[in-house]
Amino acid sequence: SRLLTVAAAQLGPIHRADDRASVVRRMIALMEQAKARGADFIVYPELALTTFFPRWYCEDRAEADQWFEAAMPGPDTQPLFNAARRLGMAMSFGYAELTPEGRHFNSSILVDRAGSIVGKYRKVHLPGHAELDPTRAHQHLEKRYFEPGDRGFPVWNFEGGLVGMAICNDRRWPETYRVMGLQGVEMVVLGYNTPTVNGHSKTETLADRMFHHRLSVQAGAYQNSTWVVAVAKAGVEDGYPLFGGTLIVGPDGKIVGELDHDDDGVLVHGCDLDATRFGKETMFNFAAHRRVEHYELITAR
Ligand code: CDT
Repeated sequence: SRLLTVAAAQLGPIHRADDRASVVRRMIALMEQAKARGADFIVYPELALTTFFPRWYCEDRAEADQWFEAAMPGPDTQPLFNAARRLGMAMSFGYAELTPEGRHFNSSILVDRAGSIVGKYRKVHLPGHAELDPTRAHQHLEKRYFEPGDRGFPVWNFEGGLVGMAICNDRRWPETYRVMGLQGVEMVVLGYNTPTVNGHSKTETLADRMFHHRLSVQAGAYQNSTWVVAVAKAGVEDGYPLFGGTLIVGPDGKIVGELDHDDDGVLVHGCDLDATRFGKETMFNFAAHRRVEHYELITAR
C-alpha cells in the first residue's frame, strides 16, 4: 500500500480586520497539530489567508488588490513555508493571486516538504456575479474580482501519488473530477467557502446545502475512484455565515471522516493510494468502458 496521511485543516472565520500574519499563525498551529497526529500533507481552504472578500463590493476593482498576493511566498506567508520545511510537511492552500501582468485568479498551490511550489491551479468555475446586486442578502462577487482559470485541471506526481486540485464551486461539476480522473488522479484536494444560506431560495435549508456538498464530493470520488479531501473555511465572518463540513472521502465514495464544528481544526486520515486501483481497474476502467463517441455535446457547448 502507498500511504499518504493527510490533514484537512479547517479554518474558522477570518474577519475583514484580521491581518495575514494572524491567519498564518493559526495555520502554523494547525500544521503542528497535524504533524503531532502523523500527517505528511496538510490541506487548507480556498482563500485561506483572508476573509471571503467577494462578499465586499469595491467600485474601484483595484481597491480589492489589498486581498491579493503579488508574491508567493511573500513576507506574510514566508513563516508558513518555513514551518512546513521545519516540520517536513507538504501542503496545499488557496489564495488570491495577482500576477506580474496584473491578472487576478482564485488560485491554490501544492508545496512539497522542502517548501518548493510544485503545482498551481486557478479556479475554473467562478460562481456569483460581477456587479453589485442589491437583491441579494449577500454579495458573491467572484466574477468581478477573478478571471476564470487558464490552466485546466492538471495532476502532479506528488508525495508518491497523482494529486490534483479544485476550488470550491468546482466540486459541484462532474467535469472537474473527470478531467483529472482521465489523468489517473489518486487524490483531489479542494478548499471551499460556502455560505450557509442560498440568497435566491426561500426553501433551501442548511441540511439541503450540506447534502449537495457531500453528494458532489462523494460522487466525484466514486465515479473516478479517487480520494477527495474537501476543506472548509467556516463560521461567521463579519456577520456572513459559512458552513463547515470538512470531510475526506475514499475512492468508493464513502466518507471516512468529517468535522462537526465551525472552528479551526484538523481531520487526519491515512489514505492508501493503492485503494484507488480497484475502481480504476473495474467499474471505472475508462479505457475499457467509456463511449466517447456519445460525449461530444459535453465539450461542444
Ligand atoms: N466560493 C464558492 O465557490 N462558493 C460557492 C457558492 C456560490 S453561491 C453564489 C459554492 O459552490 O460553494
